[in-house]
Amino acid sequence: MKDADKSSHTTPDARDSGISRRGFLGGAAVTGVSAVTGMAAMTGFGSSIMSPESWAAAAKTAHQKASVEPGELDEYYGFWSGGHSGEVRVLGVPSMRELMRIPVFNVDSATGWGLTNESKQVLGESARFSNGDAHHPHVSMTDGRYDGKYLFINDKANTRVARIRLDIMKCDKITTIPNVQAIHGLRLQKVPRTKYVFCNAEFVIPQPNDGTDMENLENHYTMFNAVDADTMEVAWQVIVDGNLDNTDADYTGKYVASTCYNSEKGLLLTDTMRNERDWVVVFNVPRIEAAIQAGNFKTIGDAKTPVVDGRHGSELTRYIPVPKNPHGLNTSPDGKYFMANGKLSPTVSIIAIDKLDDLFDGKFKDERDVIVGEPELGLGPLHTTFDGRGFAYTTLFIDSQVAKWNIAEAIRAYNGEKVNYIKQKLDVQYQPGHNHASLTESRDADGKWLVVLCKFSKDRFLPAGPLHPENDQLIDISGDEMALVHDGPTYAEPHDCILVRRDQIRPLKIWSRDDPFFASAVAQAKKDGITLETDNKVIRDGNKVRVYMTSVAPIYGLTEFRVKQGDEVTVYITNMDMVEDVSHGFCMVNHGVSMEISPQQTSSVTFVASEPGVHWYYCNWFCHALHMEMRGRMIVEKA
Ligand code: CUK
Ligand code: CUA
Ligand code: CA
Repeated sequence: MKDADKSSHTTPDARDSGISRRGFLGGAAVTGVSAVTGMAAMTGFGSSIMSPESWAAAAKTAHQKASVEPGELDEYYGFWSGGHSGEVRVLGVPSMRELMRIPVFNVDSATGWGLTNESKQVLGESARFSNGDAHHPHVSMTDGRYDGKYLFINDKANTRVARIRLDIMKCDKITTIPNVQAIHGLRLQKVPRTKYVFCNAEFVIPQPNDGTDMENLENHYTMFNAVDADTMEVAWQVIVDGNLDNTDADYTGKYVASTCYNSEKGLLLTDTMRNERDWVVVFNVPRIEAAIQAGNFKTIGDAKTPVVDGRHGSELTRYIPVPKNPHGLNTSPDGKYFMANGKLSPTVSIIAIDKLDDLFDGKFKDERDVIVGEPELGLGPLHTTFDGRGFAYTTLFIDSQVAKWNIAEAIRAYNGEKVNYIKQKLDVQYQPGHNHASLTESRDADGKWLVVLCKFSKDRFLPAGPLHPENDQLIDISGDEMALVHDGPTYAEPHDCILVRRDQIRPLKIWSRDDPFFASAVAQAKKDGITLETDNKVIRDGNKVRVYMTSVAPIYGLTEFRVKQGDEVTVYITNMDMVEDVSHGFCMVNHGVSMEISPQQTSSVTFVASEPGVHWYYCNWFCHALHMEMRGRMIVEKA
């Protein structure tokens, strides 16, 4: 990807000088990353239409707007996926300061996620995995507005969907989606509220996938999934033709659309580029619900999830042909359009949502009649975001740019009018995937900030070894022209982020003692006759030992407890500090045990006391001037 950044400067009319010359990327011309690199190298135009002077001036004022002085608070919460690190990160925007990390599909030594009983309970049977691949964080909505209750995120690596409670910023449910592989695209029902989490299983697999038939591709398919956001149970699955990539929902609650890059059901890269067109598949949610209500579904294997057939010919779906191998799918915040980003085509296909009723009722001869615009934007369009003022911002992966364009004008151009709908192209560093404007997935899109998540940082930061960070760039879009204000290195790999106004999130400062997050510990204590808030006691139950203690800075309620070699020990700690920010930790040396206990929280961890002798435990969250002295001893008697 060496030279992709060397795009030249201003062109007066990006459309004339650039796109038509290079046109459509034929399948044979683009095989794999090396060919894509080649395309990047030959990028001949680009950059901003602005003069360098006005760019510099805009950048300066934008910089001032983005500055958040020490002690000042940001205007937006940003939730970043942590990609194959498996976590979610919370950033303040526009400062781009990292506020918190929320472990989800990973193991986290600081909080004990994946180690504590509370987290293992959330992880369920998938606790055996310690890896994940998170791409798409989305905040729950009521009537098309963020309600700040939950954040949902996919795990492509182990086919899961997780829910994070935004009051405590902890994951409280994880669901493994049955019968499919690799959950990728994920979006939420926006209206009337987030009842469903919609998610795409990307890979086509044999059905059933039990080794009986692995050759006959006829029996291979994948499914679109709806998870009940309240219970986190899989509500239903829809069999589709081809595969599924990204998805988004509309503002009526009725339609969801997904891109498919592999209509060919190809197994090899070249196979996936055979067809000139793939498609967007549109799901009719009321019809799917009605089919299930009427009992027109099957189940697969042991899973109880109702499965309906949405392949070609079904009344539940429609397949809209779009140029080959599309990627991102974005709903405009005015609720009018689904936009499918071309990837191998320089275009974005604009689908009119108000034409979908007629499409489902068979009123069009050609499914493409619902496409009302297909602007040519540049090479490698991946994702589009919106400012709520009629403009769209599309990332151009190969061109290393963001194109700002006018939606209404692109539609007029499609109808034959001569109009230059591209307003500006801004170089980004480098190779952008997602971009995301503030509040863009809701009715409140406010067109202030744009985050562009660049896949390569190359020369932008001090080198830190062969593995480079990504580069998340902050761009001011409040004026007529985009202005880059900040580079932010990020670790593997935020595919996507979401920006939410700070008043839309209401985090707790200390735990509530009746929080369901540690209800199991409370229940166990009750059975053992323990009052968690006051008791410091060891309960023996066969070779299971339960150690209950409080913590108040800087001491544990028990500075010593005694067990026998081979005992299965569970330590329950209740942090009785009432002071905001006084979190304690518990680390049992040489036992792989470590956890967080924040104010008014109860945490528990289970391990085997396999080694006789004296074993120190200590507090590993700095809590007090005498934090180092906050420690105790586990005495393990020889068996
Ligand atoms: S995907 Cu990564 S750049 Cu997983 Cu939303 Cu497009
Ligand atoms: Cu308690 Cu450090
Ligand atoms: Ca294809």
